[in-house]
Amino acid sequence: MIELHYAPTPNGRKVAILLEEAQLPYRLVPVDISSGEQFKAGFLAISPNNRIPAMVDPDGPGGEPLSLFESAAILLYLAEKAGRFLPPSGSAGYHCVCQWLFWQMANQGPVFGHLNHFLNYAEGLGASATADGDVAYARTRFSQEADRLLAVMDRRLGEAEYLAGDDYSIADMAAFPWLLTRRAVGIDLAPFTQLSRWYEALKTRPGVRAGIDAGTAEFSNISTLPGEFTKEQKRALFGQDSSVYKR
Ligand SMILES: N[C@@H](CCC(=O)N[C@@H](CS)C(=O)NCC(=O)O)C(=O)O
Repeated sequence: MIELHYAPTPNGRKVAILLEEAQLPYRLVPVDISSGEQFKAGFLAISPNNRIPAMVDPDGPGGEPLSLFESAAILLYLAEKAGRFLPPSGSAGYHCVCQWLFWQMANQGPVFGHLNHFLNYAEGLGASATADGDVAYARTRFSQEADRLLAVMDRRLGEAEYLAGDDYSIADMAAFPWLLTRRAVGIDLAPFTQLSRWYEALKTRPGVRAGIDAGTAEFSNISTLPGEFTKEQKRALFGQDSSVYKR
């Protein structure tokens, strides 16, 4: 059975949503990134960038086990395996899905992640919103960029039902979970009418719901609320440099 090394974050949820939508049997392997489990040798062996999600398919290409890290690589692999949510390799539709998937990976994900960091975590880590202006500038920079990216999605969804065209695809599954964080980053979807339409349609899909709920029991005792992080949790998640691999 496919193993999903997972925490209930936007990047983790993308893959859980696809596994649920495609009804591929899988087993969750919880990784508590707030206690440093992402630095354990066993995890680094399959995810050398110490980030979730990672995946192990015991029945990979040629019947050999395959492990993958990076959510888009995992989504592409699993969609191809399931034969769903991705047009045939080499078709124009395939490249269109890749284009929106890579847009999400290079733009929407990192920008929303940094916005959340500077709005909700940076001050608790000792940075000041006022003393040197660093946090204030970072907040402005990433909230403007997030707003622009929402408009990119809204314009695209004004010309097509889904990000990559007429069909729901892994590009939609990649972009959706980041919008679940919208309240934490002060985003109101209402002015983006086409994006709101798309968001509401995806939210009610049973596979999306099941993917969002994945790991709820396993993570019920692990808090990731900014104000509740202990010193050890902050050390695991923030201020990472090359020394993390020597710990
Ligand atoms: N580009 C990566 C990003 C993965 C990522 O940033 N994962 C976060 C959770 S959403 C993580 O594992 N953080 C652990 C850490 O920062 O040590 C992907 O899409 O898979």
